[in-house]
Amino acid sequence: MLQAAFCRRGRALSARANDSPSWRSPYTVDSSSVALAPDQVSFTAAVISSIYPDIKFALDVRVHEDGVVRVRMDEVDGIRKRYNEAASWALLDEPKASRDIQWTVRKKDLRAVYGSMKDVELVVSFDPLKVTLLRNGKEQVVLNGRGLLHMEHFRTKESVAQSKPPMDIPEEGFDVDDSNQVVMQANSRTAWFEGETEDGWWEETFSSWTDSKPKGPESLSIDIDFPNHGHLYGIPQHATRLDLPTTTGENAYYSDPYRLYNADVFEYLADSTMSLYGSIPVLHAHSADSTVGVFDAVASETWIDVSRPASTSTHTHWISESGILDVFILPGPTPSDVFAQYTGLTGTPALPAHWALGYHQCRWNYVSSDDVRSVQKRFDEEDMPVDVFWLDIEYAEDHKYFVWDKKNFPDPVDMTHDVEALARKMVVIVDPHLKRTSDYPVYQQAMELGVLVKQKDGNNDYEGWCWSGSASWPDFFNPASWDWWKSLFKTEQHGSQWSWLESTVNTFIWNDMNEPAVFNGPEISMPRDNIHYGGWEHRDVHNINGMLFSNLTSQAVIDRTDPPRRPFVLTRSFYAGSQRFGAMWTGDNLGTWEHMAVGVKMVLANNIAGFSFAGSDVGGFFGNPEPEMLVRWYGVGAFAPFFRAHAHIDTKRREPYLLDEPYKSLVRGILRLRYSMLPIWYTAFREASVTGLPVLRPHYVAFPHDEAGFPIDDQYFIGSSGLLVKPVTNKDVTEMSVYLPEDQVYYDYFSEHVYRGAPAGKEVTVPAELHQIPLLIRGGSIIPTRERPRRSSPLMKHDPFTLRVALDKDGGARGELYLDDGETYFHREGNIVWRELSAEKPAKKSKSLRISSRDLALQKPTQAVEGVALSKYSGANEFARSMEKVRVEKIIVLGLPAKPTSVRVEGGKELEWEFNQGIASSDKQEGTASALVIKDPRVSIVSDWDIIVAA
Ligand code: NBV
Repeated sequence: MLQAAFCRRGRALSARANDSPSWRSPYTVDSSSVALAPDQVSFTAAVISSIYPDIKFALDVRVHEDGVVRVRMDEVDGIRKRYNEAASWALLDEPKASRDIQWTVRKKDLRAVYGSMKDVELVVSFDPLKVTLLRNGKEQVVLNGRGLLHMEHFRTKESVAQSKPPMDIPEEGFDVDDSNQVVMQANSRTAWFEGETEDGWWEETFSSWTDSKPKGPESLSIDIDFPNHGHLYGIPQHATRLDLPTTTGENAYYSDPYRLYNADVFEYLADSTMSLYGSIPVLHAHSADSTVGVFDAVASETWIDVSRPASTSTHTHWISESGILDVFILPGPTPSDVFAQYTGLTGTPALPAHWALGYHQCRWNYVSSDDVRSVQKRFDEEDMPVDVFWLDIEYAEDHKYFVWDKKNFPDPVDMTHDVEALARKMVVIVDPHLKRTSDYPVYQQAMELGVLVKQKDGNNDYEGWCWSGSASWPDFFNPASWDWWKSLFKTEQHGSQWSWLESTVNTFIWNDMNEPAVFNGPEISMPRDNIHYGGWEHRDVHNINGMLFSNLTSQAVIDRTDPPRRPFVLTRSFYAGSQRFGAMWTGDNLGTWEHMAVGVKMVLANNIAGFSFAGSDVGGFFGNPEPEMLVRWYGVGAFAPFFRAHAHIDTKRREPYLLDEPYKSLVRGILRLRYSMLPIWYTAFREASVTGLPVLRPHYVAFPHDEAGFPIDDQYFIGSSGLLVKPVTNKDVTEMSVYLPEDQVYYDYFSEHVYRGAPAGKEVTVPAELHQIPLLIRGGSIIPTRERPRRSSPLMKHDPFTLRVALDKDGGARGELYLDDGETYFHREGNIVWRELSAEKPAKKSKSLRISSRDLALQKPTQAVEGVALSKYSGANEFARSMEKVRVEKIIVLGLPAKPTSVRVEGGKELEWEFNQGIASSDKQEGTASALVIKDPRVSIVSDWDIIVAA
């Protein structure tokens, strides 16, 4: 991989540090300057570098109310200003710093002790500057412990030339005298630290492109180490394992650092550190004892080296092209704490519209309105559920987004109404490149408003090449663009503004190419010296650009109706915080088994980086997958939060109804399985939207103390449901081995076979023929499903529920169900149903069971829905009343020890039931579980009830 010059400089600095036994960070805190800031909560201090003693830096350290530490450093009174706004786009709000911290300033350091047990300690050492977070005296996170911090200060070419005396570098590096002072001439010290060459300081060439770099060198390097943590996860997006392999040190797995520079990469590799479409600079470090994290709020290109000096410790080195140092240390100590801390900063994933969790059918392109109608008809003829039909760029005349190509789409609103007639939706693509032509009102308005990205001169609109030919790009960093963009999405005329009258409130949006992709730009993107609002160069803001586009689009979609409805916006490019605005997908994958497999890991990585609503193109974007591969790909997609099939324009049509038997029926079965599980997905999204816990949970998240699970990234749990899935991503598979992390029973979802994880940490073999998906229910779970096939998810609204009660080895189980209207924000006013389902033995040795439903929102009104406390919640809210007649139609109890003598709703008559003798959850054997099937107990899904299974 071609490394940028600033990356080479950062890596060379690290190599010099490694080679020099006397290496020591030149950055020190002036102890006399350490002071409580006027805000009374943060500490500020002056920092100097002995390499450039005339340059001033300011440090700001604070601890937030939730224990997160924020460390900022910027150059003071430099000849320019470093970009310092990345966090303002990523963060939800300005976090509150804590007033309850015991700070002590000493001669050599500044310390803060906090935490409910006063077990967390933050130490800012002065000479050299180093920041250490400890828990119970054990180091968790260390910044600049290896002395790789370097903020290249602003300089001019002229001043550098003048200040350059002849070099005289001692062969041995440099000496330290008795007082530990560096003994070296200033110029040789500089060379020792910064290197001898000015590698790419003033200009850089990338193929035929020259980056003018008017600001000169301004990169930022820092080492962030995690002593006592042997595993790292995060920093999506890379096609790699979840448990990040090393990039430096002995036996490094990759030779290039992980790169974060949002890019439209053609046919990306399935195992690589290369950058892809999005960047989330958040990392988890994990051990059996604790989980900690860091979020580095930087928006410029960033490279991250990972090494593992010992199996129990990891080192990272972050090198960014520009920006201030703005690092958030997430103290953990559990994965759940880290999720809460990170989403406390950048926001939890928005609760999607319920229909958005259904199946999405996309292709580049459905070529006409009649094509859309006939695709819909074929789905219905084949009884395949689908919620959304998508239109790619060919709907737009000359790729002028919003403007229909009337030759092929003469009746876009009628077409949408035909889709809406079956309670379905449309998603239509809107890319950010605006065709530069006077007959395109969207471009004309943007130009007149002056809200387009500028060339490096800062005055003229930048012009590049994309689908539409010559194009310009809106600059969403410019607040003047915001109202204009929102007005475009109105479906009714508002004033003289151009609005999309040929769309309906059921037209939702796909934002593609927002890295941004520019066909004739460097690395298929924008020149880095382009100018955005505020005079910032594109290089400063690049990784945030795509997020602003989906942010504004999602606001536009919310705003177009009154009362507002939940938006759906799919984005290809993303950053920390993008989870607040919609869904993402992993871009242009290949129709290969490798891409199918790595897609699962990438979606997991996004989940743990706060962005749960993620998926990959089912079928693979490029290529023509054979039927077996397509069936497996549907199995992968049905267990991803975002489930969409998509294909390149040159591929053969591959809508699932086109498959021959038995494949067609297999895919129909998978689609129906997904729809039956929508209650589980929606309930998991509620939890994610409130707590930040991801919808997909890899093993280290679900079982943080189980070391054997730390590298596992091909099986995962869905929310807190207790479902454990291992999608098949290989050809000719007939069985799979599934890892069980604990001494517990697990039931095959389909065959009800009982597996035992005893002794804890056992591999079991699960059947995985083409018609099978390894899907287990963890003993102790209650799984609510809806099993009546429908054409689309809104048509299931009043369908009855089935409950699978999977007893744990002690004979109990618990589950949750969350429902609301699925498309408005009335849930925030308490219009919800949130139930706790439980199964308990009345006494320890009893063979009887009480299965109950209780109102969980009454018990936890502050935790029911995202962002608000339901102080006025009532179980008889309007939504709940509309669901009163929705009943439980079947309960299956797995693992009962003996045939019951009676089954009845408490106080009621005997119910109809059947019992198949099998293995009890408390037995030690494996085999088919005992199953009690209670038929139509006629209990409502919204009321409290108890069913007594007496033995
Ligand atoms: O809009 C066309 C495609 C789209 O189908 C795909 O999903 C995007 O990732 N788009 C990229 C542009 C060109 C791809 C070669």
